[in-house]
Amino acid sequence: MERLAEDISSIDWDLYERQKKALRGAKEAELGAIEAPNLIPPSAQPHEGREDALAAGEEALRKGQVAIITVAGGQASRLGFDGPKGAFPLGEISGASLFQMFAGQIRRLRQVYSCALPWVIQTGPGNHLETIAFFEKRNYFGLGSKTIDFVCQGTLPALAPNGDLLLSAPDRLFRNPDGHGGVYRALKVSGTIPRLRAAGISTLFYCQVDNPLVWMADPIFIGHHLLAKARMSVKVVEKTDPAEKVGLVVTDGERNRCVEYSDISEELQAECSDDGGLRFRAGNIAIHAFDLDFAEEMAEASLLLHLARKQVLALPNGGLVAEERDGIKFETFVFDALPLAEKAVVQMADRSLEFAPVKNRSGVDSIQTSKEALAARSARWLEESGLTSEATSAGGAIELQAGLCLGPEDLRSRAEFITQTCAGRLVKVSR
Ligand code: UD2
Repeated sequence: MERLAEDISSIDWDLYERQKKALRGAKEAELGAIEAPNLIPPSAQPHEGREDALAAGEEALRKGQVAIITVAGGQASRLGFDGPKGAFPLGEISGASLFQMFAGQIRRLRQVYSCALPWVIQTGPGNHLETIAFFEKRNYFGLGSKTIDFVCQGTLPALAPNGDLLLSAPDRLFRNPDGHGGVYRALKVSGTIPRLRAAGISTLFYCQVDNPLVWMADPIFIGHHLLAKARMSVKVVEKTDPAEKVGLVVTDGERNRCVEYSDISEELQAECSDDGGLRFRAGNIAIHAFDLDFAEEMAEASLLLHLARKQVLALPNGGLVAEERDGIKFETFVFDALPLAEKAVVQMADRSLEFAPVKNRSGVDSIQTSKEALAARSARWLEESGLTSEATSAGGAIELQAGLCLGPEDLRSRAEFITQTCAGRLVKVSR
């Protein structure tokens, strides 16, 4: 029973009271009147302040003030993949995993900006060891094991419908991962924040493991965030279909927040603005920039509790063997910190260049749609860089080797080293 005593002593009783309140249906925050937020155009498009932002972002990168955090703690259950989602082999020709694609981007950023650019990967209790083993086996993709931190997110107790705590075993409380909002606490309790601070880091670039198109450490986004003295910033894509199920970034006039589509009426979601586009068009793609101090403050903040009623494998009352029963799991979301930031920048992203998540086995946001988006972006970059490629002219799948370039300009700068393999379809550097 020592373990149970330990579990019970680790309970945050104030949080438990909030959980029970949320269970009774008490809303922690009312939405109130909302407006569309101010939007900065996409980084790839010319816009006011772009050059200054680029200079500020590149300076922060060169000075080694930026670190990357990728959240990868969720299970790849919708994808039906047995393993950490980041291990999924998405490369059409190379079979490169999502992690390898990100690692390639980071390696290239480190070369271009001659900086340390630490990488923090948030894992979950269900995939922590497996994720580390995956990297170990691949020699950390050449990045150096000391430059990557694996930080495991925490858990929250699940409750029975009457608010009681549940047991997963006679000597264990039932707990589940605390959602991607757990990243703030995980960064703090693991000692990562002081470590990053000591290394001179002041800005975090945040992304999800499921989006291979993410523009890693986009200097223009980071620059806008820094020049505005924002504490947390967010990238969004234009929502064009009122029925698209994405979280929306809105403002109450002073603070921005991200609201679930289900919390906004269908009429409001379909409303148009003067330019003919949707009034509420800022679809959250879960790419953020954080001030490191703000991330640390959020570790102590009472982020909203989101609850999900599920069947859980827990002990019945008085029983000793776990069985399926009704339970309520609680999670926190990273974007719920947005309204707590006194200043936030909201920047549009070009969907075709920056967002194609792999969520499902088929249909929308699937392996296929993500591969197609990667191939289309590769073809576009090859064309924009002015490089002639057998691959583009031959049609069919095309892939740029992980870490080959950061964009079309960078691709052009590497022209003399570029070769093609695999019937001219995998474009890579020769040395
Ligand atoms: C998320 C957002 C949605 C939109 C979309 C963009 C929520 C509720 N919705 O949808 O608004 O931005 O992404 O793609 O977040 N993760 C953890 N720990 C956890 C749970 C998740 O690290 O406990 C990671 C997970 O590995 C993944 C990311 O967070 O990288 C997103 O998780 P998800 O797949 O549950 O989010 P999704 O698709 O519901």
